[in-house]
Amino acid sequence: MATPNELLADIADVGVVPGRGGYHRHVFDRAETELREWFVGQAGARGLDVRTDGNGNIWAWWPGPGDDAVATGSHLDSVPGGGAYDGPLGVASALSAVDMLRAEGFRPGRPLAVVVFAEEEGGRFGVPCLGSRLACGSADPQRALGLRDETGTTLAEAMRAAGADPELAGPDRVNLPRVGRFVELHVEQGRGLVEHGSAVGVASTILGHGRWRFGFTGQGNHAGATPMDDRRDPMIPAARLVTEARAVARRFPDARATVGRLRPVPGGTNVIAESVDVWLDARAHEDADTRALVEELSARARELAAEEGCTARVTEESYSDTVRFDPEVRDELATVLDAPTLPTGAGHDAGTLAAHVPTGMLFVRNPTGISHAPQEYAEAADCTAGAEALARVLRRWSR
Ligand code: HGY
Ligand code: MN
Ligand code: MN
Ligand code: MN
Repeated sequence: MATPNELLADIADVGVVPGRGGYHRHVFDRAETELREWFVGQAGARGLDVRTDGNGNIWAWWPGPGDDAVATGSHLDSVPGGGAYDGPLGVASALSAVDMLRAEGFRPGRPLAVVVFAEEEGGRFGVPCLGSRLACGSADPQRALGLRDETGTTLAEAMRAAGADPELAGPDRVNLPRVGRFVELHVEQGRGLVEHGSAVGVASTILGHGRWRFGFTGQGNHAGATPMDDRRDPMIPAARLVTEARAVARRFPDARATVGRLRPVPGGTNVIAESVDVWLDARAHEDADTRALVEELSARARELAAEEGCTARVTEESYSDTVRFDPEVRDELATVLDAPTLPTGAGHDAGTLAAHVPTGMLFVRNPTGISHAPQEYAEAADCTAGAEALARVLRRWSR
């Protein structure tokens, strides 16, 4: 029997960012591959039948009759410098829940799977929830194979290098028993449960969210030899877009617009950039608001570029619709667990699955409310409460 925290302690030093803390675990890089190997070992030690699905996801099966399976799981990849719980807590809690069920002699009445999804953060190949989208047939395998990371490595090359099967399984080749229900446990990314005074909560909605790339192009030149009035510097519209994003977001109810990544080319201190890419992460409770926000910012980007004799190109890189979890499942979990329901601004694999099968999501209290940063935290007792809640759901659904 292992608690989630004991399991997380096994991997606490994998992929730590030196001198800053937090984790850098991009899909199929050395750290995340080490976590995959850890998971396969843990699942095997519990007698689970481990299989990959050709989409980079790992499925650990507790066999049961029929094919209307129950699945639970999350992800092991992180954002650059992410916290210890975002993803791994859901995987560790699933393993801990299996321990509890096995200890009481539980026998599943249907196949039960613990799953690790690939590229949930989209941190390496730019498309969040890539693994769960491929498994559900809501991402095109050919497009996915061609996705490249910052070094130009394709997804297929990265999978091969990590010993994973790059034969992506589109909707016509999902080599899995049919998953009939899915539940994900995740550390809360916010302070909702702190305000509720509850260790565990149930997700009601996920804000719609997407990623857009704003590419500004001007004229590269010498920083010292080029008079200020003789420039077409793309860094100027790029910088102005960043501040305008905040102003535009404030005009939509509880919308969020973030620029966390910006890439000047060539990126020399004494060089006027030739181009600057700015990635926008925009989210809102209503998809129409997110779309309108980005529309407004795109028009503004073209104006700002023109003022500097530059051009602007806007490309949508990914979009996930607002998720409203199945009210029957949401209310069942809230009642069974006597837990509050709450929305989240963070995307999850459960959001992908929810479009295909009855899906629920559990949150574990995060006293700092911070996530995607080293200060992300959950108390050991709350993590154990989360695993116990997950075991209760799995027992109920797998009878
Ligand atoms: O970006 C998100 O909301 C999630 O952490 N992938
Ligand atoms: Mn995350
Ligand atoms: Mn996550
Ligand atoms: Mn998730």
